[in-house]
Amino acid sequence: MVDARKNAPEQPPAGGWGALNATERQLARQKVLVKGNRALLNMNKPGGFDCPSCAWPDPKKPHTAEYCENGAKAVAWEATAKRTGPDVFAAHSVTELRGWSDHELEDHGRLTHPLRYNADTDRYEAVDWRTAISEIGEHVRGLDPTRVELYTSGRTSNEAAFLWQTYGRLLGTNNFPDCSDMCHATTTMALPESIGVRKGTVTLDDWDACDALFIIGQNPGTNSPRMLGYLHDMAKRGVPILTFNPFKERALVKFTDPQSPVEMLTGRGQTISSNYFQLRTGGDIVAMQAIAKLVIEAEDAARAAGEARILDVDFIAEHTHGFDAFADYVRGLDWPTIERFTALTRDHLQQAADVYMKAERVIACWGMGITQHRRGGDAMQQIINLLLLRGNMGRLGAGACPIRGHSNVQGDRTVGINKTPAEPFLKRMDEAFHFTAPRAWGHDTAECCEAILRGDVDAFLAMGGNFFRAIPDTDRIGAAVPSIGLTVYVATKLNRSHLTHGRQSYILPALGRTETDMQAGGQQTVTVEDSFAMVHGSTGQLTPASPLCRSEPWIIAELAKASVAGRGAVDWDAMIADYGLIRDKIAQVIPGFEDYNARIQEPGGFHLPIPARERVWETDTGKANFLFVPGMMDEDDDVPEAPHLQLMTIRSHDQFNTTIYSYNDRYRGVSGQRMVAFLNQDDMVDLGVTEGDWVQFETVAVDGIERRVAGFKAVAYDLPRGCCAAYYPETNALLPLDHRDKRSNTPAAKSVPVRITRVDPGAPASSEPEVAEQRPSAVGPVPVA
Ligand SMILES: Nc1nc2c(c(=O)[nH]1)N[C@H]1C(S)=C(S)[C@@H](COP(=O)(O)OP(=O)(O)OC[C@H]3O[C@@H](n4cnc5c(=O)[nH]c(N)nc54)[C@H](O)[C@@H]3O)O[C@H]1N2
Ligand SMILES: Nc1nc2c(c(=O)[nH]1)N[C@H]1C(S)=C(S)[C@@H](COP(=O)(O)OP(=O)(O)OC[C@H]3O[C@@H](n4cnc5c(=O)[nH]c(N)nc54)[C@H](O)[C@@H]3O)O[C@H]1N2
Ligand SMILES: [Mo]
Repeated sequence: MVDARKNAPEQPPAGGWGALNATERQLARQKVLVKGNRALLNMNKPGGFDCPSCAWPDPKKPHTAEYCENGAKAVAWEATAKRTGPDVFAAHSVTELRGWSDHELEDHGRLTHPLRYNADTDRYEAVDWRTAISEIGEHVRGLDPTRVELYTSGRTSNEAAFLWQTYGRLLGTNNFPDCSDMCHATTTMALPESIGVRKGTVTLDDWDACDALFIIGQNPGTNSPRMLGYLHDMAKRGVPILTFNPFKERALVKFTDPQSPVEMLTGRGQTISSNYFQLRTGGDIVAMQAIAKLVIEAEDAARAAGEARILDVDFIAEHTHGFDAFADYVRGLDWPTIERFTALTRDHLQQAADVYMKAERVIACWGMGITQHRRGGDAMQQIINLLLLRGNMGRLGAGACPIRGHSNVQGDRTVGINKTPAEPFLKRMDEAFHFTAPRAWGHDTAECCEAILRGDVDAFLAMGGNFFRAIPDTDRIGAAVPSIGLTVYVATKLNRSHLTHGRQSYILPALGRTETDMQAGGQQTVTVEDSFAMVHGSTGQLTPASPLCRSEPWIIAELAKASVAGRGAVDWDAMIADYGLIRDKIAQVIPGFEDYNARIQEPGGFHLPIPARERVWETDTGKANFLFVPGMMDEDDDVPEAPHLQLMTIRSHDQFNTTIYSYNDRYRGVSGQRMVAFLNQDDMVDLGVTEGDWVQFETVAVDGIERRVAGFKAVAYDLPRGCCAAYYPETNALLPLDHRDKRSNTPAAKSVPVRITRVDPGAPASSEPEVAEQRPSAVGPVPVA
């Protein structure tokens, strides 16, 4: 059911009792109430484990309960008492399992045995580790390494990721498609052009000191809920919070802090966003430029009048390049065009500029609402331009703050998961392991998909994740997978990728981060890097789901021994007995990890060097660059009009990427279903669609390929005209593979041009369509907060 009134401003704040209830419910559903509660108390603490959910940093002095509702869900999901053993596969063929929903597949529980696909029976069957490893090793050994792909998902620890890239490079390939290629790769590629670093420049100390915050295209209430505690405190001390988002995300409107007894008792909550700008999808480039225009015009006026300067002219002169061209460009933008492309008024943008000009220390955060666009990198660079105008970079309380997704997605990149490795890194790899690493560039996620479509992939090995569900053009690419010779999936839970397999296929069960990892040298700790470049340890506490689960480093070492034995000088067994030796190698290869083993003992971990924090700019000009490309939105698209709309593919509150915890989206008033099309009321009128009608999406693409997904229930929602939304991954078949950010190949999942049509107008609105995802949740609805 969908209750669009849940989006109305008078609705109760996010967080509060609803969040606490949801936490306990998830623990109970997974039958892990006692174990789970104990695990939660150890989460994000020194000596405990890092939350397997998002990449928000841990404070130096954590609360007793340093976790959030969605972290608790992630732990319950991993610590579940449910199991998916060989009996499940004996009872169900792979073809049958494909009929299960994403929720049903994972909800069945943890994988317990190594499994091998048997084409004769169309079943995965248990196989012992030794056989699985030696068969995979032998298969891979015989292949052209440039036709092997090694995928990484961002839950992988630094230790596992470093071994994974060592293994790949010993094989002879730089093919490292990564989940971040669908996520913040836009930032990783565009930020260095502007300020010479691939990561954000701020730490929690800056958060404490900042006096205005921009939140652009990011939904912390669902995706990094621990950030909300900070927002709550900032709002309380009067720091203006400016949100740019087509959706009125409830937790960005009002939030009740579960740690505050008064708010919990009164249920009143704290207003979070001082200004909420519901701009049009993809309108961020123009919105940021329009604010910059107002700031620069105010500066022009102040200078003419001999008044105090508004820009940080010394900073601009000493530290930046390209200001004059940028200033001329934005001065020339006209208001009718700005308003048309942003769906914001001049008055709105003036409010934002006024806050910006008054503030001394500004932080700007961004997420997928910026990165997942054709011109995502351009949009990100406009955020940086705005910060540079008043020197909001490289000083306390100010800076750039991309909020990463997966808990170690940033660390995986740092330790070498990179298709275009730099020569100094490769040289140090050569020296550390006595071999010659391949120099030819490899594939990212999009290029891996293209190689699969061309028939140029012989083996696809995945360290976690759900690749064939998370990528764009899922149907088209999925159809090409059966021709791959070998697929290997290292995983904790069964998912749709495992059912999208090559001629030979294996599923290898991994330990989760919450679980104890015992090796010959005793219990092991791994490390992760958060969004603020802090590296810290994570030590699992729970009994492993099955005695046959193995750690990711162990699995990689065994695969390597079976397929690249004798190449280089690598003591795999010693490194597995003591992960400290892996960290020693990381310290030898990657700058910033000196004394790695000692420094992870510090509470909160240690910070990796970010030159831009010190106003050292490792760019082509040696300065921070004002960058812009003339033009308004994606490929200068005109503003969309019905029936052609821009589709944002979004996350519900009860999912973690392709992991669907339940069919509810509490903050958006959705329960018991995910096949929902969120539409603007006036667009609905133009489309001839009324609330509750069944609609289908069809991609407007020039490549002649038909992409269509049906079975969505239309819901009128508070969105700007021309914008619509539906959940990921149910909509991924609509995303054309080449519809992506031009620097990084990140799929433009927040602006898919679609045509919407009503399907079977005669059908009663209450009937449920015949699609797997639509089956109601086995666990029942969660009450709205
Ligand atoms: N519970 C939970 N936590 C998660 C995840 C999860 O799925 N569930 N995923 C993890 C991962 S891998 C990631 S990358 C992060 C993702 O976290 P976010 O970056 O928050 O990602 P999304 O929710 O996809 O989109 C963010 C917001 O962008 C808005 N948006 C869409 N288009 C535009 C636009 O054109 N402009 C602007 N300004 N806004 C726009 C959407 O309305 C949405 O509120 O979260 C991580 N944490
Ligand atoms: N349309 C659309 N597509 C998107 C996005 C979008 O917003 N819209 N977002 C994109 C983004 S930001 C991302 S990051 C990607 C995510 O893409 P992925 O990272 O590939 O996907 P996940 O859903 O996070 O992977 C879930 C699976 O990971 C496995 N797993 C969980 N924990 C562990 C572990 O500890 N070890 C191992 N080995 N396996 C584990 C489980 O088997 C689980 O089924 O999707 C992208 N795709
Ligand atoms: Mo992500």
